[in-house]
Amino acid sequence: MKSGFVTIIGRPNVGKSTLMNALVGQKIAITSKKPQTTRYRIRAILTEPEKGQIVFLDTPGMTEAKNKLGEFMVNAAKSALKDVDLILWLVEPAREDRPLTGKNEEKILELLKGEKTPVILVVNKMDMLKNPNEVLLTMERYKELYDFAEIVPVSAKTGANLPELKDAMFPYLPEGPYFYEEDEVTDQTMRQLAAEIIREKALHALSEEIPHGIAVVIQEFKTLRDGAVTIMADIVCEKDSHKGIIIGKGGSMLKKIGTNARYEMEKSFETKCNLKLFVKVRKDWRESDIQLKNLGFVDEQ
Ligand SMILES: Nc1nc2c(ncn2[C@@H]2O[C@H](COP(=O)(O)OP(=O)(O)OP(=O)(O)O)[C@@H](O)[C@H]2O)c(=O)[nH]1
Ligand SMILES: [Mg+2]
Repeated sequence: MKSGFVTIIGRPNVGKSTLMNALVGQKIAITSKKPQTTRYRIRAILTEPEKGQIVFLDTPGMTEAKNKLGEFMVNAAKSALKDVDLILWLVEPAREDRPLTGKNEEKILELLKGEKTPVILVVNKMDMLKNPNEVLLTMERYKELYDFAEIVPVSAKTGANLPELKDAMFPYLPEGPYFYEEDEVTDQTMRQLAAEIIREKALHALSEEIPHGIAVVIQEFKTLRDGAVTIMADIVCEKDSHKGIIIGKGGSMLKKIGTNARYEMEKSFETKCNLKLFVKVRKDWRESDIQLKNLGFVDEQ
């Protein structure tokens, strides 16, 4: 059996988390229209009978760090390139309104230049092209930039070409025993999943800079005798002025985030959830080493 680790990298918002979820067939990592959604490495496990097991590492989007949280995120992405069997570099096809490569792509190229690990270029969001053949241009251009093991165009959204991508990955994985049980899909705990679901709903509901300055801390996670769970969580923001916006008029915004989060938790945990949210301010926490540590942003290695 084949068994190995595959890191997914790319600039923010190219669809890394969406792709990982689609490949394992389950929502593991949160996603959003806003860049810099993923903040730490997240594992998802795909076990294909007769073929083997792939442990995917989803990473924060590679971009220039603007604060200490950003530095943590870039480091998490960079270190996920080490000790893996295969790298998937996710890019978007060139379109009229978007050049093929920018600073973030150059940064990734720079990182890959020192790598011996095979790299598959995955051109995502094929569904956004008016004519699917346009993807050939992107493939040709990237071919000139790096010696890719394979180049595979896909759509994580529609699922187009994902079976082909899976087939392209297995040959690069070593033979060996599985790292996880066959029914395991992630290494995240229920507490982590709950915190991420709340953050995702906050990302979807809030605009501008506010959601980027949010962190979620689970204060209590209790399973009751009947199997239902009670969760108390803090939504941490970085400014007093943000607190009021997150709570909303008469508590309406917080209620919206809470209702959407509870709905998804109940689906994901397959049990009734009681969710209580509080909003706290930790002044400019994204710039503070101590606050970052307190909020759980601790390097794994
Ligand atoms: N049309 C289209 N949209 C996609 C596709 N894949 C992802 N998206 C959308 O792109 C946006 C970003 O997706 P994410 O999966 O959160 O992107 P990401 O690369 O993980 O982003 P970061 O975590 O911020 O680095 C979301 O709105 C997705 O729905 C695709 O194949 N086609
Ligand atoms: Mg992501």
